[in-house]
Amino acid sequence: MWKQFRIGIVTVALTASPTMTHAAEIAVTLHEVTMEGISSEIGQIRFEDSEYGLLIKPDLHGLPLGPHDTHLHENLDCGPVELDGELIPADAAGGHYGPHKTGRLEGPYGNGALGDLPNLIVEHDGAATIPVLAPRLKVEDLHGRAAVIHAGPGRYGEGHASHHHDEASARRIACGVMDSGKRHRQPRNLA
Ligand SMILES: [Cu+2]
Repeated sequence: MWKQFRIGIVTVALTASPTMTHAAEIAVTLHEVTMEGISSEIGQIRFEDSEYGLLIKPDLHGLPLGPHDTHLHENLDCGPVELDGELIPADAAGGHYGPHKTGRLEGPYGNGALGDLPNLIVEHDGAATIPVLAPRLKVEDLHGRAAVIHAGPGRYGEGHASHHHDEASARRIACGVMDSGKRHRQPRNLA
């Protein structure tokens, strides 16, 4: 049994194995984000439930070299927000997804915000294809959230504990929304 919904920029696929255990997966398309709004597409991230937790398989290109802090953020919106006369890229995605309201970022293995994902690693060709694991999350946690990639690395509690917009490393450089279709809205493009 195989079912696919293609809604806007998001593809959601649900698969059932012959043993009838349901393995859920979702793919999100990411776009570069700037002060002007949502820019070029940079590829996809697939998320799959595994027995060890949420498997995260990026297939992204055109990113700056190095590790990048990556999170689930609360809102289905990758647009910029004006703050003190300055436009902040993807700020409409809101804060970190953290239903337990810990207010902390302790990484994928800690007890802080659930949306604190492992760093995504960008190699010399600008591509990120190395899979990572977030053991506390499931695909069902992703619906209605945005995946956000930041300019610098995440240090899991050692800095970037909140969003200081003036910090270069906390800047949001790519974003994609995971919409199950119920509350679908087109990404704002202010460019
Ligand atoms: Cu973030």
